[in-house]
Amino acid sequence: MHKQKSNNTLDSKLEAVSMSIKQSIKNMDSFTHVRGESVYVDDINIKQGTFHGVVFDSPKAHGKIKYIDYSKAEALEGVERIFTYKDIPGANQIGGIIPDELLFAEDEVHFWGMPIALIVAKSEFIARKARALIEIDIEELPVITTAKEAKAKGSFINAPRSFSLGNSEKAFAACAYVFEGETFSNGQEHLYIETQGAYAEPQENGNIKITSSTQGPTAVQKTIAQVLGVAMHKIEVDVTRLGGGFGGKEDQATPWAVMAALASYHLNQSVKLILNRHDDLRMTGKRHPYESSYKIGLSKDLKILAYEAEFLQNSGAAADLSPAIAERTLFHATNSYYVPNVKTTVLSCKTNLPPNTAFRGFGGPQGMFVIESAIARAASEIGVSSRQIQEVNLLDENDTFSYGQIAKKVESKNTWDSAKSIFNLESLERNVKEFNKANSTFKKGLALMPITFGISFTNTPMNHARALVHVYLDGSIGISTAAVEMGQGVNTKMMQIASDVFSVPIEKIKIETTNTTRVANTSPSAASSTADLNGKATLMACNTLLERLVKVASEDLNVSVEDIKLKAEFVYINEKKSELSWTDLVSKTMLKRVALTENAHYATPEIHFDKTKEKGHPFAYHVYGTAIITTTVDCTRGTYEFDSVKIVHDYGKSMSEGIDLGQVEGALAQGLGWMTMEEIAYNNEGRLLSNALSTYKIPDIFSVPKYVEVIPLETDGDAMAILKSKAVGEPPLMYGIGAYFALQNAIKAFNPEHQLKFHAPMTPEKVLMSLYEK
Ligand code: LUZ
Ligand code: MOS
Repeated sequence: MHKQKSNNTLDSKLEAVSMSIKQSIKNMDSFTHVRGESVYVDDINIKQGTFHGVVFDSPKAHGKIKYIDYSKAEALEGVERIFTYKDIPGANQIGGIIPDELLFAEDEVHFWGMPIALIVAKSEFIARKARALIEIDIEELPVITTAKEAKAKGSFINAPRSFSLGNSEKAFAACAYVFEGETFSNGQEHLYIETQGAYAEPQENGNIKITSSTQGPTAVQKTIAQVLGVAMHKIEVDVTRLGGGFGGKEDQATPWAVMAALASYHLNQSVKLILNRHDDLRMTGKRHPYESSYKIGLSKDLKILAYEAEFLQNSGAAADLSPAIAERTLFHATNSYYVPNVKTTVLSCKTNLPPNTAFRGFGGPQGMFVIESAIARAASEIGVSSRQIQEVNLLDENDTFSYGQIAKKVESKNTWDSAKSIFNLESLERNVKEFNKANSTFKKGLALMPITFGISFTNTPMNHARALVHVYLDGSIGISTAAVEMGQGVNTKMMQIASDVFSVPIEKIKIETTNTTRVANTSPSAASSTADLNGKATLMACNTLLERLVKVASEDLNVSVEDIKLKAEFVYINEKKSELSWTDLVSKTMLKRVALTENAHYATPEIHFDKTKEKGHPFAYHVYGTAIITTTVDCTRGTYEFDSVKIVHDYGKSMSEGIDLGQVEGALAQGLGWMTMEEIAYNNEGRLLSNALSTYKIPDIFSVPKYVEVIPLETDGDAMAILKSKAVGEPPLMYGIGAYFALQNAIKAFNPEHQLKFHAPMTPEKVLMSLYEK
């Protein structure tokens, strides 16, 4: 990323200095990462006598448990005990939004991989051996694996939701063009490098401490208390960092922590439970597959006048976060476009797959894929390019979203036009045309992908966080928040905030583990909002401490508080350095018995949403951007490469450009993988076939685009973003959707008769078939 400013005033020099700090700031975790010193759950020094758990799960997707015999497993040397639902002192219930999910199956199983028991032994190896000795007989019941089947059978998680704006039915009647069609987007495996796991340690008085690889420490604490039938204060959850989450640990880190805690509760001994990769792949939910249908109506001049869509979400066997994810699909159903007449409906369909769950984008990408498909279809039928339709429908200032929020500080056209001019779209398109004219066995395709993503938990009450900040006697600082570091660099951002407020170097600041005894009742680290919510709380706490410190300085130096500033670990009076250092000021504050600790609470202002009307203002702000994706298809083999992805992204005023760029690149690769190669497969019996890395392909260094260029859009940022630096975790994933349409355009260049299909991922196999179908 390159931004340069030059003139010679002192201010601009200082700005240049702080700019270079922003650009050079590294994710502070990278130092321990590259040395292999970062601590994950599996790296904890375990206590002597620690037991190890392995989960026994259902070998069928749906049925009645006729009989289970644990005797051989229990008799194995080294096996301590096997826990089932009968050992639960509280409720056998872990459902977060809807109480419809058991920790352990009782007499029925609802998905292949559903936990039935926890085997606890002296070693994981022994527990695993014991698992193979358990005998089970299941009377099989009919299995539903697709959302369509579930809909046909009336199998739903909850009632459907619909958003509407204007009157689509009436509007269709006035359209020059109307097209209807169907789309499918498959699920996606999170494939966090650190698998699910937890370590439970008994404390005195029946208290339990759990170290968990979770995005939601409070959810873990609350659920353990509920299952054990104890008060929440008896449970302490601690998180150092995750080896990736991507939404897979927003809700689904919980059961493993609960199981470890349950065993620890009974045995009064420490228990470690870490899923191996196979168990993790089989037992956990993924991104929701969606089967959708759309109807799009356009005017002669390509304005989208009406849009309807029905989204069938394959929710799996229990609600998990599906209702919230379904909601976000509706919020993003029209992506970056203004459509005056909209009717969208989502049905959460109950199937016999593992409960599907949060995954970066949280239903948004699934919604956006459908409207992009509808546009591609309309373009092809009308005989224009998708980009002509996209371009004339981009969102404008004060346009209304279908959920009633008025779009403000819209950057859709700005990012689109900037991408076109900065990257010289005309010449890119010309290259593609010329290449395709000159080559018969290789074809290029290009697509543009605009994105608009709303920032805030869609469930308004979740938008809050707290920060507890200590300034220690020697001037060093400790910060606790609800933020969970999972590689996204949120801890570094919070260090930057404190470093900025107190004007002390990063080395003086420590971000503590995320712990429910220091920061309680937290929302998960999710919804791209972690840095905003926790950062704002940190900023508030630091500012309050600063005020106190400045007051002490003003008394000590006998000058007014307005004249005092902290700079580079010294007190400055009217921009002139005084003798009073940061550490001396801290000591003086302590001697005056003024508190050096502050706890701040932040709740996002202005947002609201009325679910009875499905209208409101749910998002603090939106993030915008546009990507141009170019691919080359080998038309003999059906294989392809992405030549380049060129992006203009709206960071607001990025506070950590290196970290944010990393988020854009990572999200892009993940979106591209979802759209082009990651193919989850279950058989008709509901057994996961893509159950290893040999059968599930994620983007590697060879399949990511050769060139990724990300240009920051110059904007003022948004006041509700932390230091005007916009949320960056999820939005760029949706640039990857453009990859699907770039491939489709390359296929069309080779086989003009090809009937467009909207069935993601576009694997090389599907590309090959499309190239040669007549
Ligand atoms: N999690 C959640 C999320 O609970 N609510 C949300 O709105 C959300 N959005 C994105 C990702 N995770
Ligand atoms: Mo989420 S998909 O855990 O932000």
